[in-house]
Amino acid sequence: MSTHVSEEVREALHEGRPVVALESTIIAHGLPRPRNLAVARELEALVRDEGAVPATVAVIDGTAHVGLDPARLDRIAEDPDVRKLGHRDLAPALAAGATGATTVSATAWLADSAGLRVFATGGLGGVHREWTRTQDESADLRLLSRVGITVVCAGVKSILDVPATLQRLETLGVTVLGYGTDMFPGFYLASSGEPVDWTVRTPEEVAGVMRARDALGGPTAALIVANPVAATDQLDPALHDRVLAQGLAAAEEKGITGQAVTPFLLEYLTVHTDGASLEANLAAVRGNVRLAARIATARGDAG
Ligand code: PSU
Ligand code: MN
Repeated sequence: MSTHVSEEVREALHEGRPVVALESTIIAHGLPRPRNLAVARELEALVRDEGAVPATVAVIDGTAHVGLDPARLDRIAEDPDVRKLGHRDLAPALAAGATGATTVSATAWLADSAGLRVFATGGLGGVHREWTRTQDESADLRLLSRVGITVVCAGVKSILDVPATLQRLETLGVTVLGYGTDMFPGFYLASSGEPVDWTVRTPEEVAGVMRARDALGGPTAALIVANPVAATDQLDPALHDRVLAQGLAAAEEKGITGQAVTPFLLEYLTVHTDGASLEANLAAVRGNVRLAARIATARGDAG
């Protein structure tokens, strides 16, 4: 296929060593500059500290990359013209020679196609509040019903309609495991207030679920490992609820729609919580990346 898999990632896959896919939209569109570049590097270092190989995914000048060299990672973080690419945007981006960061949907697709099994992000996209009017549901959900990758996340972004998103995941046949919790995490918050049906407590248990799924065969769908931010790192829930309500009203008033909604709300929260939401977001992402590396390691060379 036309995807460029970096030599380091290719060798690791060939030798059965653990590899973790990382998405790039969080870097290009989810975090403020210049902190985003430091975070991109830090996340890769976290994966290495756990003995696994990081594979950040992005499209650069019309080529899809799984595993970025330092210059390409810099470009994704620093170039203001980097687009946001969902799965459906990949073909036109490749054909046009465009450069773009990949969302969960595009990253999961490219990583799965390259043979990676574990992927870490912050919070998944999902069903937006006001869905009955706007029909805004992230393409992340449908795509995750079609690839067998394991995604470690802090639930779905709390800007969304969380109960509706959980219902969609059930309809789509996407398995959800709470990691060390029987509640679905709330992205900036340790709990969304919604329960999960299954709880696991160790990377080995997650690897066991992955093996059982492989043995079962049947329709392919993602496995979501929902890993809450530590209670000590979460955003103050009262502040969260207040600023989020203001942000949703501001998005409505400004007529923000489509791909711009999620970055707008993330930035609104960062600004209006004096950076506290950003710290909670980063704490969640770091925890997810570390756990993803441990899961990839616990799988051994299961292939
Ligand atoms: N997690 C974060 N920050 C982000 C995202 C995830 O902590 O910015 C990105 C992911 O790339 C996800 C996207 O796929 O937000 C969802 O965007 P949308 O709602 O437009 O589908
Ligand atoms: Mn959307």
